[in-house]
Formats: sequence, C-alpha cells, structure tokens
Amino acid sequence: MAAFTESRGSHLFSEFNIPFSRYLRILYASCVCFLVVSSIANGEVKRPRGVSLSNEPFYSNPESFTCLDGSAKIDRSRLNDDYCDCKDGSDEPGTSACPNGRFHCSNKGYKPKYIPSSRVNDGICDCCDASDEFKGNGAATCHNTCRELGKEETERRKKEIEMMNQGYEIRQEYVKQGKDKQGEREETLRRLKGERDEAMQVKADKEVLKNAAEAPERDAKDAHKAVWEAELGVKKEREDLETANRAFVELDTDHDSFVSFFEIQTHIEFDSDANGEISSEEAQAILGGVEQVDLATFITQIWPTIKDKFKFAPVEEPPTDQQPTGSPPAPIPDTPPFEDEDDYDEHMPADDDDYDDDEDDYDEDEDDREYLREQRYKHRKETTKEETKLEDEMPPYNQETQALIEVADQARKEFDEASSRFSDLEKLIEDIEKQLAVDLGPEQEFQAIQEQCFEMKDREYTYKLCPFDRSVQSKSGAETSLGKWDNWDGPDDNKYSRMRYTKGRNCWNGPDRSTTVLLKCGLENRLYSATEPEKCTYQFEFETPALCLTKTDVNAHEHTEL
Ligand code: MAN
Repeated sequence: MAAFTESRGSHLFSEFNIPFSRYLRILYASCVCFLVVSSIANGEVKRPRGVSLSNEPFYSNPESFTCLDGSAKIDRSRLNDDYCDCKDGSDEPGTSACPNGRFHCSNKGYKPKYIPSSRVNDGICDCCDASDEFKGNGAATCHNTCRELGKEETERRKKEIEMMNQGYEIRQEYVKQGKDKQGEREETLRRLKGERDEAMQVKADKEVLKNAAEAPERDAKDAHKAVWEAELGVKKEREDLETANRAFVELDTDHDSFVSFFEIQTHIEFDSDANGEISSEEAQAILGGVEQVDLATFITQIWPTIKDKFKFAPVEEPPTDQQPTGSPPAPIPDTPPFEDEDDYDEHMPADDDDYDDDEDDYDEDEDDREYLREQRYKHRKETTKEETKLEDEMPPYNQETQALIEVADQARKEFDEASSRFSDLEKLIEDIEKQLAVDLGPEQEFQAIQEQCFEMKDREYTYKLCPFDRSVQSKSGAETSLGKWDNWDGPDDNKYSRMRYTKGRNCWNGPDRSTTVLLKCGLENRLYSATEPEKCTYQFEFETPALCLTKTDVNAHEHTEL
C-alpha cells in the first residue's frame, strides 16, 4: 500500500498540477479512504462515470467531494449532475457540463485514454468501450470494439518486436564488421606511419643529393652565362660603333668627313626647344660648342649624347621601273677610329660584289651610286636585325655543363618523386585519421552506413544522405549542399538517434542550410522522409538496423495485458 500511494502520489501531483499542501491533504485523504475503497469494493460507493481507477480515491467520500484543485467542496450528489461546480471541471468527469472537464475511458482490452468531457454523448464514438456515449444516438450506435483493437495492437507490437529482433541480429553483424574495419584502419595507419617515416628519410637523403648535384650545375651555368654576357657586351659595343658610323655617314651630307652644325640642323629631332627649327646655336651645342666634328670625335664624344634621340632616315624602296636617282653614296671613312682595323672590318657588314663601294666605282653614274647606297642601307638594316636576334639568345651549354645539368635533373627528379611519395603518405594518414576520429557508435555499428549514400525523391527534389559526410538536395542535376557532417545530436540517453549536418550552402537572406537526421530501428538502411520544416532547415528520417538496440522475447510480450 505504501508503494502504491507513493507512486500514484507523484503521478497525480504532476497530472493535475495540485499545490503541494493540497497534495499532502489528498495523500492523507487517500489513506483515510483506504477503508472506504474497501467498502467500494463491497459495492458501497460507486466510482463516478469518467473517473479513472487511479483517481478513484478522490471520489470515494460517500458524503462530499472536494474539487481536485481544492477550489470548492461540494455535496457528493453534485458529482456528474450536469452542472459545473469545480473550476477544474473535476466534479463533472462524466458529462459535458464543464468546458475543461476530462472524461476517462477505461477501454479495457485496449488503451485507456482521456477525452475532453465536451465529447461525452455527442453522438461520436471516441472511446472503444463506448463509455462516452451512454445516452442518445451514440448509445445506440457505439459498440465496444476494444477487444478487436487490442488484438490488432498486440499483433502490431508482436511484428514490431520481431522486426526489432531481426534488426538486432543485423546490428550484431554490423558491430562485428565495424570493429573489424576499425582494427583494419588502425593497422593500416600503423603501416602507413612506418612507410611515411621511411619516405621522410628518403626525401631528406634525396634532397642532400639534389643540393650536391645542383651546386656544380649552378656554377657551370653561371660561368657560361657570364661568358655569354661578356660577349654580348662586346657585340653591343661594336654594334653601337657601327651605328655611330652610319649616323656619321648620314649626317655628313656634303661628304667632307666632318659633321657640321648645319648638317645637324637637318635633323628635326634635335629641336630641343621644340620651336620647329634648329638654330645654329642649338646645333653647335649638340656638337659640343664647335662648328664641326670629325668621325673620331663624333663617335667618342657626340654620339653617346645623341644616340637616344637620333633618327635614321627611313629606308626607301628603290624605284622598280626606272633607274634609281639620288646623290652619290656616302664614302665609308677610310680611317676608322679603332686601333685594330681588322676588328672594325669584322663588325662592319660585308658589302656584296654587286655594290662594292671601292673608289673605282665612284666613276659610275650618279644614279647607280644612289641605287647602291639604298641597297646597302637595306642590307645593313636586315643584317643588324638578324644579329640582334641571334645575340639575344644564349648559345647552348657546352658538353661538360650539359652533363652536369643531366646529373642535376636526375637528382631533382628523384627528389621530386621522394617528395610526392612522402606527401601522398601524409595525405593517406590524414584521411585515415579523420575516419578513425568519426564517432561510429559505441560499438562501431554505424560503420555499416559510412562511405555510402542513400537517396529519396520528394516532388521536384532528390535528397541524398551520405552519413558522416554530407547531406545534399538536387534538382535537374544541380546539387545544393544541405550541410556537412557535424556530430551526433540526440538527447543524453539516446545520443545516436539524431545526426546534424551543418554549414551547407547559404540560404538567400537566411542561414546556412543544415539538416537534422532522425534515426530509428529498421530492417534496412533507408532514407524514407525529407522535409523542410523551416526555410533551409531540413529534416530527414532514416531507418537502420544499427539502431535496433534490444532483443525482446515476443511471447513474454504477447501475454502482456493492454
Ligand atoms: C531552393 C531549395 C529550397 C529552399 C530555397 C530557399 O529552392 O534549396 O529547399 O527553400 O532554395 O530559397
């Protein structure tokens, strides 16, 4: 009796939200009423209609009734008299007089339940034992169907238990597989770490070899480049000299082997004050303050100061259908300002026999000479272009340097290979460590759904769940991320019943998309529902044997009374 009172007491306390002091009084009343209850059993006080067995003690006083919320005490005759006396409606459990009253159906053989007392005698069968319809139409039409419902329920429960038991067996398999897989992964991780350490050593050794091979290669290449740059310098100097000579020839229009200030005046690029003409003072200033300079002075003193400005006359095509005309070709000076005359000749373009400018040719017709001069300019221009191009390209390395490059190339190749092997191993280790860090359940049972995806269609969308990886929505082939694996999110006592996927694609004017997956026990792994309860917040439902946690004796349940 003590145990009965205690358990019922706490239940009632919360069920009716009764103040604690009132509760103590009720408790006292319950004890006092024990005798009365016994007498009820003897048929002395009848339990009012609509009162549950557990509430019976509160209705057992043969004289009076105290509302369950303590708001009033009334004569017992006013119970179920179709007039509402208690604020909580507790005096009218079996009529529809109180708007907040509750009618209790015992539903023997099925599940007892409460219905709002307003539904009593409304003509609609709410209780399977038909106890809510005892007057009027309902009394005639409602029959007790609790026994059949109870049978169906028992059958349903039995099937569910059988399913859960089968699921449990599958789960046992999952546990075994999961643990094996975890062992395999740990073993692979150990092996990879060993290989990674070796690869790191190989990489370090190959780096030493590479550095050793690259040092002589670098020295040889640098030496080669230095020689080439020196040669290039000399060539450029010679070219500059030649250009200076050509400029002198072009400027010396009266062929007196001097460039005079009036000859400078013909080159408008020297118009330093940009007034459209070059005064004799401007021209003399360009010649260093003198009236004229010879070739040597021009090359050494004047050319360096004017070469960036100086413009050669454009090369003109010789007329095709008539004899060329023009002034006689300018003589190439006899005495170049070089100590070594051969050196000069070597860097002057070789003249073709066709337009040799020997002194004898000066007897030729003036037009012919003009023609030859034009040809020579053309030739010079093209040759200079070609030479410049060639000079810009460094000549190939000699055999010895080439051999050093090959050795260094090989060393680099071996280092790169060692380096990428090391990186590959690092990546594999990182991946496997990530996998091992995932919580696959207390017994690794959820490993069975790792590394695979489950899909379902809902209207225009296909939803995909790749457990421990991502959640996706797709439409016409375009995928939208609904979140990446975050963590288990179930309540403390059922942590593995809910998963969270977060940080999916941002929702326009809203949060990042996210998914909650509710899991339950089922015979197969199946995504069977996908909804969007709030914009861009998705809820999936997934069944899996991994969550079939218990094995129940079906027969034991079969005999459990409802
Ligand atoms: C897409 C889908 C929907 C979502 C809207 C939000 O159409 O991802 O699920 O509600 O975007 O704009």
